[in-house]
Amino acid sequence: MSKKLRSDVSLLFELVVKKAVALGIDETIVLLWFPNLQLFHGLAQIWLTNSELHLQPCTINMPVSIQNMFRPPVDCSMCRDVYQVDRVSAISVADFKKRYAYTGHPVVITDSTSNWTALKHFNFPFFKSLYSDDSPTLESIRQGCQFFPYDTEFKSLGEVFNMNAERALLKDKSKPWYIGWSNCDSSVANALRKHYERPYFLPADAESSKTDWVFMGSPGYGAHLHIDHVVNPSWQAQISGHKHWTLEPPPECSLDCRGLEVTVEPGEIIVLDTNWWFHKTLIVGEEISITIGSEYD
Ligand SMILES: O=C(O)CCC(=O)C(=O)O
Repeated sequence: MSKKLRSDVSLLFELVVKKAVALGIDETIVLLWFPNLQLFHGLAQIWLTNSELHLQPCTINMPVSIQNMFRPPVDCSMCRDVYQVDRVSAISVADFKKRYAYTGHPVVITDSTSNWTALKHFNFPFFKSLYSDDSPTLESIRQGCQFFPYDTEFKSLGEVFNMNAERALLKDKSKPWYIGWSNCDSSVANALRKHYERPYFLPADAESSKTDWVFMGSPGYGAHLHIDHVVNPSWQAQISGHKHWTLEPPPECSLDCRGLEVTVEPGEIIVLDTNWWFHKTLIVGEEISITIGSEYD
C-alpha cells in the first residue's frame, strides 16, 4: 500500500536539535534559530537525512482520488494486443515470466491449487476461529493491515465475525455481504500457509509479499471499479464460489486497448496487475466466494 508521510513539527524540532548538538552547536542557538530555519533550503536536507521519511506512518491519509490524479501514465503496450484473458495450465515458469508475470497481460491459471487443502478447509467459521480476540487484524485499520467493508455496515473484521451464523453462511439471504482484508497477524499467516503453497508458476526470484489478502462474501456483491496503488502485480486464488472480473484499461489507453471480462472458477488463480487495470468484481452463482491472494515482485 502507498507509503504515508508524517508531518510533525515537534519531531522535526527534535531531529534538528539532535543534529545540531551532534555538530557541536549550542541548543539555545537552535531554539532561537528554529522559527527561521523552515525558510532555508538546509531544512529539507536535515529532515531527509534524519527522518527515514519512507518508514514514517502518516497523520494524514492521501485520498484515493488524489492518488488516482497523480498516478503515473501506463505504457499501453501492456494491453494493446490483449483481446481476452487467457486460461492456461501446465505453464512453465519461463513461459509465465515471458508472457504474463510482468507484461500486464492478465491470465487465469487453471491447475495451480490441486494439492491445496485450502479448498477443503477455508470457510467462514475457519477464518473466524483463526483470530484470537486481541488480534490486530480484527480492529479496523492498523499499519499494514486493511479492511474493505464495500457496501456493508461493518467497520472492522471483528464486526464481520460477530454477525449471526444464518447471515454469515448465507442461509438468511436478506442481508448479503462482501468484505476484504489484508492479514497482519503472523500467527494467522502461518496457519493459512499450511493450507496453500506459493503458486508453482511464479519465477523463483519473485519475492512474494508476506501479506495475504482475503475477499469473502455473497453472490450479487463485489468490489466497485477501481485501480490499486500497491506497486506490484498480484495473484488471487478462487477457493470457493465464482467471481466475475471486469477489467478496463486506464483512460490513457482507452483508444489502444479494450475492456476484458473473465469468470474465475473454484481452484483457479487469476494473475493481474491491479495497478494498471481498472477492475471490478461480481460474485456469481449460488455459493459464498472466498479468495486468497498476494502480491509478487
Ligand atoms: O476480489 C475482489 O473482489 C476485489 C479485489 C480487488 O479489488 C483488488 O485486489 O484490488
